[in-house]
Amino acid sequence: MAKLIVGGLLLSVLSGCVSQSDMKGKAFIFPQESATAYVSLIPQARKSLQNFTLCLKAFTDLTRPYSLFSYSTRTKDNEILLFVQKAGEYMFYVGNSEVTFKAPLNPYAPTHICVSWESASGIAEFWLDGKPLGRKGLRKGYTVGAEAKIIIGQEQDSFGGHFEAKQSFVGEMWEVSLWDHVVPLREMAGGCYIGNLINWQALAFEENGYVVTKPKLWA
Ligand SMILES: *[C@@H]1O[C@H](CO)[C@@H](O)[C@H](O)[C@H]1NC(C)=O
Ligand SMILES: [Ca+2]
Repeated sequence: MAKLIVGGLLLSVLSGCVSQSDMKGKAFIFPQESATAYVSLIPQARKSLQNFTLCLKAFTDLTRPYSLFSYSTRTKDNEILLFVQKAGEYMFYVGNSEVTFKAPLNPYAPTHICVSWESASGIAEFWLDGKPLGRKGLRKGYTVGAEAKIIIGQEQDSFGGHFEAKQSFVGEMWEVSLWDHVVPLREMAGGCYIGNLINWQALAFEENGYVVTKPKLWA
């Protein structure tokens, strides 16, 4: 059993090689379509969530559907899921329910996505490239489960698995961050990525398959 210190917390890791690093200025590249390449992100604390904020930046030239962020629990594969159905159509899931946010098409440009969700109202607020795409409601009163597999690069249809190459992410992703509360998204437009659950500058993760880390190409 390996143990490592992450942000002052002691994590016990049963198997695999978990890295922890300051990813500032770096991006994960998913260079090829596959059902095997992904990065597991290990949160700094495991807790159920009544509120959260997720931000990430990504570049891809995919035109088919793909997953950006997949947080699954043993009972709900789409506990939190950010999924692109087609260019400009973002599906956001909480507890297996979903809402869609539509954006003007801006192909072949990197995107900066931030989305927050608040259980008390069920309101999900979605921002793209520093501009709001509006608010919709889902899963009012729900609590997101704590024991999760958090994966970028693939979409989970079971706890930590059941990937489909045709939903995989091919491209680059960077500055992925997750908070256990609602952060005012207007303030995130500048690109803050020091989440208290997933912190890009102290990222605990495990790479699987063909994933490459390189300096990021875009801001
Ligand atoms: C979630 O946010 C609401 C405000 O919308 C707050 O009252 C509540 O305490 C928060 N829950 C947690 C667990 O932080
Ligand atoms: Ca799924």
